[in-house]
Parts: sequence; structure tokens; C-alpha cells
Amino acid sequence: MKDRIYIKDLKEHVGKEVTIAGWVNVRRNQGKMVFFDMRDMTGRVQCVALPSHADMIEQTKEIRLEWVLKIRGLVNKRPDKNINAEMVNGDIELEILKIEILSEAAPLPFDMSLDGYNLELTAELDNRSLILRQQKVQAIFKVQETIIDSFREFMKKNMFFEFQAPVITPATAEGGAEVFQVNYFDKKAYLTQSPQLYKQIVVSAFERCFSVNKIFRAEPSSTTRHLTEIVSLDAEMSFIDSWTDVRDMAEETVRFILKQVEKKNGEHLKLLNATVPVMLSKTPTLTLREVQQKIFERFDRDVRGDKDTNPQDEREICEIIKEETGSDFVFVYGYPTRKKPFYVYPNAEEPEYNEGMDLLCRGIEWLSGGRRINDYNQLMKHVEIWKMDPEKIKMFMEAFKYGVPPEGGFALGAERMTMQLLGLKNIREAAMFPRDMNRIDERLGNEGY
Ligand code: AMO
Repeated sequence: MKDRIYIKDLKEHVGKEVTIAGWVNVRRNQGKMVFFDMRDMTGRVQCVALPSHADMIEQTKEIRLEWVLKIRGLVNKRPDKNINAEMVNGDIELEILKIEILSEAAPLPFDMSLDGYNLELTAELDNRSLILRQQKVQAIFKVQETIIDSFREFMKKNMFFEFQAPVITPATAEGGAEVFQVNYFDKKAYLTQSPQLYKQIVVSAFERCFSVNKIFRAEPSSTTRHLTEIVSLDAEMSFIDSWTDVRDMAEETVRFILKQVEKKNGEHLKLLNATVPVMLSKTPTLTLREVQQKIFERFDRDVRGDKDTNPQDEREICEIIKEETGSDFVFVYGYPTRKKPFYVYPNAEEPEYNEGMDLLCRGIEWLSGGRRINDYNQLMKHVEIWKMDPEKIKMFMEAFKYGVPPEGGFALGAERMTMQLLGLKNIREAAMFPRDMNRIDERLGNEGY
């Protein structure tokens, strides 16, 4: 549409005739005048049909919410008493001169005029196509876009090479049964749980690599923090001196993302009433055993000896660390070696504990990672102890047979980060088209057209 002006630019056209195009957002009849807001991808503006244009008043009477219009109008300064300083374009309005209807909308199934969603989550997801038009919902995904963009930006700044990880894989990367099997001709195949083994192969050739990819977890439970299809932000780096190099890179990555969100998404954070979590210059780091001891001392709940943290532990340790230091983040490391995948590096002094780590924030795990075993013989020993078939991990082992520097990496769940950063109650709100045990968009399930 060549003659169209974006709504965000209308301020520069005060006193001039312009053409805008978009959706009818809110409608108000006020005595002799008709007002409605128009919305395009850049903003909103109030449009008014004045009594001096009787034909426009007549035409606007039939117009309904979500109709798509092209409007020719005059950009006017609003009278002082009508200025709304809180709103973008709150000091101007468009006097309607001509309306072209581009598309009519059916009567809406619920009230869209409220600014922001006002439905139960299930109804919201069932009405996704319409709900996506709402400002607050769009704000969530604009923040998510910044998270993913800035992950990529930070990785590239730090010389990480971006690769495309396969989604169809021959085995489970993380072990366990939480995989989706797919029909793949005459072979057994699964949707990837993680690009873990591939990123380690790639790092053996490229030194540093990252990928932004979908991973799949056949989580049989329905929780507020689990999806079955996830955007995973994966990184892997070599020539590390210690697992703490990986921790520090993970920390700086998250810090950069938070800064970018603050810089680029100020209006979205405000709209969603969200505050960016506090990250200190050095995030507190505790071993799993220290976490359990602290929980015991503070809450008199004995989880000492547990092999991992559970959701309650994660909530409680975040609360303790927040009280003690002001940090919303805490790194936990040193998990029992046998409880984690075979590739995780065991601590040299205490080999029964490993150098794997998690980053928790506001009570939930955002990121996992750690140092990996890079010595071929040590890795082979783990393959045996973990009772894996060496033939079926040969492609991975080959990389390590021919020289791999000390290395490690991490993965960050984009939806978890979006959810926790914005204070959303359910991770499904942080996925545009979430997948869980019950939801697979059946209403897009037409197979034979
Ligand atoms: P992990 O399995 O902990 O680690 O996953 C990494 C991060 O991915 C996110 N995540 C999820 N988000 C929503 N729903 C789920 N079902 C789900 N599962 C995982 C979390 C989590 O922190 N290979 C290792 C990473 C590494 O060591 O580099 C791995 O996959 O934010």
C-alpha cells in the first residue's frame, strides 16, 4: 500500500492529509460525533467523524470492531482538554475524510475492547488467533523476540558459530523415556530432546558454537513450567580452564539478554507490570549440598542427600538467596555424577559429584550446563558405567578420539525465561502456540486438502 503512513509516524504530519490502514480497535459514539481507535503494527490513534462530515458519520455508524479499514484523514492536534499525556498519540487525532472498508469482521466471540487479555488461559489459547491481536499478548512475544535475538547477538559477539541442529535423531540425547518416537521409514527415530551430542561434535571442530532450535520432551505431566515443545538456546565452548568459565559465560549471556530487554522492551514491561530480575555482578554459586543445608536450616525441611532439587527446593533456595544477597539468581552445581548424563565432568577431587550446574531464578530453573568430559578414555569409561552401547555412540566418540580441548556449555529455555522475566503464571502464556499433553491445535488438523 504505497500511500500508507504508519500510525507511529502520524505526529510528523500534523495539519496534513494522510492515509492510514489497520483494524478498528475501540469504538465510541459521543452525541453528534463518532470516535474509534485504529490500530496497526506500530501503534494506535483516535479517529473522529465530525458533524461537519455527515456522510462520514453515517458510514462510521455501521463499522464494527476488528473491521479492517483504509482511512484518509486530517491529522489534528487535540484540543488541550482532550490531551492524554499517558498515551502515544494522545495529543493528536485523525479527522476522517474517507473510509474504504478492506475487510469486515464477524461479531466477536468475547469482549476485545479491554486493553489486554481478560480470559481464562484455556479460553485464551482456544481463541489464539484473535487473542494475538491484543497488546498485552503481543508484548509477551515481543519480549521473547528480544530474548532470542539478543542470545544470538551475544553469542556472535563472542565468536560462537551458529549451526543448525537436526530435529530427527536416532537416539535420546539426555537419556530417560521422555521422547517422542516418529515414523521414519524403516528406522527408529525420535524428535530431539537436546542438540547436546551434536553441539559437542560441532565444538570439536569450531571451538565455539551455538544453536537456536526446537527441542521436544514427552513430559507426561501437566505442570505450569513444562511444555513438550521448547525453544532451546544452546551454547558450547572449548579451551576452558574450569567449569566456572562456562558458568561465567552463561551469566554474561543472561545479563546481556536482560539488559537488551530493558533497553528495547520498556513499554512492554510496563504494560505487563513486569520488572527485570536482579542480577548481581557475581551471582551466588552454591553446591547442591550447600543448598540442601540452607533449606534445612531455614525451613527445617530435610532434603539433605536428595540427588537433585525439586520445585519446592528451587523456590526455597531462591527465597533464601534473595533475602541474603538481594540476587534473584543462584547457580547450583555439584550434582551426584551417576544421576546425570554420561558426558558431564566429574569433579577431580570428589568424582562422585560432577561439574554440572543449573541457574535458578525466581524459583525456577532457567538454564542447565557445565563442563563435559573431553578425554576419550574417560568418556569411554563412562559409556561402560552408564551401560551404553559403544557402537551406538560411535559418531560422538569419534570426535573425542581425535583431540578435543577441555570444553563445556549450557542451554537456556526461551519460554521459561520469558515466563519468569514477565511474572507469568503459566509457561503456556509464554509460548505462542504451546504444546502440552492435551494441546496440539486439533482445529488445524485437516489432513486431506
Ligand atoms: P535441560 O534438560 O536441563 O538441559 O534443559 C535445558 C533448559 O531447557 C528448558 N527446559 C524446558 N522448558 C520448558 N518445558 C520443558 N519440558 C523443559 N525442559 C527443559 C529449561 C532448562 O533449564 N543438554 C542439557 C543442557 C546442557 O548441558 O548444555 C539440557 O538439555 O529452561
